[in-house]
Amino acid sequence: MKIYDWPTGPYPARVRIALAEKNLQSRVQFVTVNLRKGEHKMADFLAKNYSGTLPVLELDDGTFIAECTAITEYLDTLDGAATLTGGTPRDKGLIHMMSKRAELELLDAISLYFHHATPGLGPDVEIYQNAEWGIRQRDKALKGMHYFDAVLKRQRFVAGDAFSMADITVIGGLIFAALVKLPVPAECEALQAWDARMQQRPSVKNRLAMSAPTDAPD
Ligand code: GTS
Repeated sequence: MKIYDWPTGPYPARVRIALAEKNLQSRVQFVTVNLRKGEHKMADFLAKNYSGTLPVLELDDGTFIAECTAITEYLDTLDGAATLTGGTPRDKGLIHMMSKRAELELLDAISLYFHHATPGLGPDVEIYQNAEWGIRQRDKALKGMHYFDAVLKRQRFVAGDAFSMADITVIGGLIFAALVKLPVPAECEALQAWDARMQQRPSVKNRLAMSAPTDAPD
């Protein structure tokens, strides 16, 4: 299998964490696609993923699977024993809902802030920016942090009592938040404590050690 990614990217981090959680690191080869050079918007990459985003998983038969959630579901069920995406209909539903919520209210909002209200990937890649929209997304993400803080006040993990894909999505959100210097508000103590715990998980801590980054994006 191949993973097209950008080693330090928050979305690629989600798949790297899932790979480590499933102990599948040795089965993949990483291919770096340079976001700052806009390689993800070029025709040969768009043929792999119409949306022009990373990461993308390429199976040995040439099938391409994009979207972190879809890739994680694929990896999680490869061995027939799902541990990240739920083993019962109830857990699957809750994990899917909370992961989607983490995208909508946190990670995607921070990404939109980055692309619209900061220099983002630079003028050659950011061909349309709307700073006001970007600032609204930043504020949405801050509200999202308060929401996840409230969730984590009542349970140990984002979707209940076990680590799951939903935690990975929030981790991706906080990785992006750190990159754009949007700290978790001091009053969000439960979210901060959960984040400190997550940073100690080997899959999170060692996510960059899976391949030598050929580039050093910030
Ligand atoms: N919904 C997609 C997913 O879940 O995979 C979003 C993927 C995404 O936005 N990836 C970022 C990207 O390709 C990678 S990174 O910002 O985390 O490094 N961004 C480039 C762009 O131009 O949007």
